Amino acid sequence: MDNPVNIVVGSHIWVGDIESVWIDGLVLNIIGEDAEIQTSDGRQVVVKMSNLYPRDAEAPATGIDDMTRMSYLNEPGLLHNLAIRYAINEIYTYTGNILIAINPFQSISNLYDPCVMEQYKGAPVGELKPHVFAIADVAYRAMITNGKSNSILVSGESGAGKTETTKMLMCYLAFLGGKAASEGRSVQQQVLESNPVLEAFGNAKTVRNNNSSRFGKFVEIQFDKKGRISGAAIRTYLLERSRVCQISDPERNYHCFYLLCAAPPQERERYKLGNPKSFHYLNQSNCYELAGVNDAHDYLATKRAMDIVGIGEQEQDAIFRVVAAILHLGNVDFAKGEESDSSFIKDEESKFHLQMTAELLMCDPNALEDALCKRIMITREEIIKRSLDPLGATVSRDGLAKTIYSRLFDWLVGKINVSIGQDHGSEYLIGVLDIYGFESFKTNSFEQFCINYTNEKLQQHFNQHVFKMEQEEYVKEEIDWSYIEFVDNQDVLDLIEKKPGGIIALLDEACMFPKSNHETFSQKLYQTFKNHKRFTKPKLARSDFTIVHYAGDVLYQSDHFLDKNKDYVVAEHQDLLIASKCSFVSGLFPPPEEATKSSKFSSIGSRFKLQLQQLMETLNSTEPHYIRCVKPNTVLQPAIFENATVMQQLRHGGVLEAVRIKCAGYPTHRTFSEFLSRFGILAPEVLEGDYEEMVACRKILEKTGLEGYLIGKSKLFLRGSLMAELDAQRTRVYSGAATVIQKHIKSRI
Ligand code: AOV
Ligand code: MG
Repeated sequence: MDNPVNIVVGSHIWVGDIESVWIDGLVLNIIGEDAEIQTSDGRQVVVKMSNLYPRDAEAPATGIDDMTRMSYLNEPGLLHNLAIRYAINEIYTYTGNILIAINPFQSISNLYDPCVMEQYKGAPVGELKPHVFAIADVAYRAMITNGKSNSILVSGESGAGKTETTKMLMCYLAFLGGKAASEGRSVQQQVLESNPVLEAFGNAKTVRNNNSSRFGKFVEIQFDKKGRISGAAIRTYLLERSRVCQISDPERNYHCFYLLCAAPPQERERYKLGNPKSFHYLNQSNCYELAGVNDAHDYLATKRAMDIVGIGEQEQDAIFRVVAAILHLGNVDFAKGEESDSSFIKDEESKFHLQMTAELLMCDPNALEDALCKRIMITREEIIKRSLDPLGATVSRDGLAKTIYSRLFDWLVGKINVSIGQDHGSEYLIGVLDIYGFESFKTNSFEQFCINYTNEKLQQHFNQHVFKMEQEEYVKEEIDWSYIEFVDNQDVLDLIEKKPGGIIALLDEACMFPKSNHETFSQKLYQTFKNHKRFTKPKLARSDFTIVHYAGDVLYQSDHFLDKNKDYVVAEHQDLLIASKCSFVSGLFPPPEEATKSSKFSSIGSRFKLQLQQLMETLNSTEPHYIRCVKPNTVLQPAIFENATVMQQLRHGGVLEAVRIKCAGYPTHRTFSEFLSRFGILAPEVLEGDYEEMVACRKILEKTGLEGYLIGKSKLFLRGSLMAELDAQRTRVYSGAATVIQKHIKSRI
């Protein structure tokens, strides 16, 4: 970032007011290390020079639509630019090839109309305003011209607008590559309709977003030689399972539960459903309805979308039977049995729900009761049936609900993939990634660990890409680029994923060792990473640990890491459901392969690592494009732009890192003529008569005596601080001229 050097009397500057809020002002006087400032809100303040940032007084009032074209790449400048654009509903801004999209929290008229799509079709980048369509168009054109796959990576924190952006991208790609449906459903229609289906089962209201995706998603849209959509594949990542059984106010469970409770009476009767308030899995929170959402309407819309993606009537019935069964299952309570450590179904009401669950899952109610309350122990001598206490039975019940739900979600994804169909002969594809952004909460568990690990991976990919793009520009201008360096985050990735010895490997070891618990696991981490730069043990911590991520430090609570890393279906649950008379239900529980049966557990962390590796391989074989979504405020309201909130996201999303990579080299690029019109005044004699632009630029720069520039074929490349130095000289010329005029006037009086 620009250093606040070369600020002189008369310089336009940004001055820090309170945290992340800057005010513009003018330097009136400089005394040693301090500067006297006239602020634009009419105050005079004295501030340390080191707290000032140069401001481009000539920047247009409506902002600049590509931030790399700004004269000063400093934080206040970037923020101010985004803020003034946001105020006039310009929610999209480029930073080089990265698109920044600030959530408007309101629909902006005509922004995504078909006529707008038409405009962006084939339009050269930069000719029209920044837009998601422009990014999709570039990706599509690049794919056709270079015959290479492309990908669009959408990231940002919860509620920033990733999913909405992804949908717009998909709409635009369907518009470009759609073909008239020969009969009934077209591929592009199926691709688009997969969204509402997956959202009904994988999205929920959280405190951060009323329609928060609780899974990551990579949609691969395949194209044929003519550039028409010929197939698609959807990969999903790590659905949040705990939400099925546990929600806190004012969040909600997955949408599908509420949709089904709002189904037409006949269907509600079939599934013995009523008011959502009567179900334990829903009534742990007081939030049932969402503003602007009609669950009854959405139930029908979801079914229609299911029709389109090829989920038939019978399958739909089976799906909703399973959803209803989960709700009933949650209402089965247990009481302490007569023998110690045993339990039985608590009361008549619980018995009713148990009966309903069994009916809906088409399994034997007694077998269900046993599967919930008992465990079979096989020793060398005998087979013992052991009872679980009420708490154990409740854990067993919730485990069953989570397993069934996650299997159902995976089934949906698989089914959609089969019915859209893969084009295995596809020439190329465009992948669209909608994945959870960096998270740092008060308590951070295994989920945040995996999410932040994903972001580290993507950040590395992003840095390498930004770095490469920057190099390419230098090469194009035929200048040496060995000046650019950047900090790699490979060390954090090693800390997490190295095998053996990384955190995931150590976690797997702990999971396999029966005597381990979270404390012994943490002790092992403390020992192993004692001297690791990216790992710290907080003072007094017994099991917490901190990872120094690229986007900041995150403190993890290891309490549930072991449990959450273990993916296994209790054998009793497996046996129960495989025996279901409903082929849909038994199909969700195929017999485990011998290999997985014999090993004690299957590791979610390791599987996730593998999935990420595959994703990175796919991404590496594509030309990437980046969209960084930004949430402008934490109250989810339109027209509010909170500097600190935005700044933090620019940091987390790597936008500042991208700017920093730029600044490490020669960040300011100016065509010769742009340079001359701004700085010609420094050597007016150079511009007299005929001159060659490049030579004139060189002469001016030589005259200034400044260093830190490179001359390319059509552009100048300037060091970060050089622009400020040049401006300072220009200010001196102007104020010099003003003093001369003043003297002149005085002498005449
Ligand atoms: P997310 O995908 O980034 O969050 P969403 O895409 O669901 O966020 O956006 C959250 C909400 O912001 C949407 O439901 C809309 O109300 C609004 N919104 C987003 N983008 C736009 C837009 N371009 N125009 C109008 N409104 C918009 V998460 O999945 O929670 O990480 O987990
Ligand atoms: Mg989302």
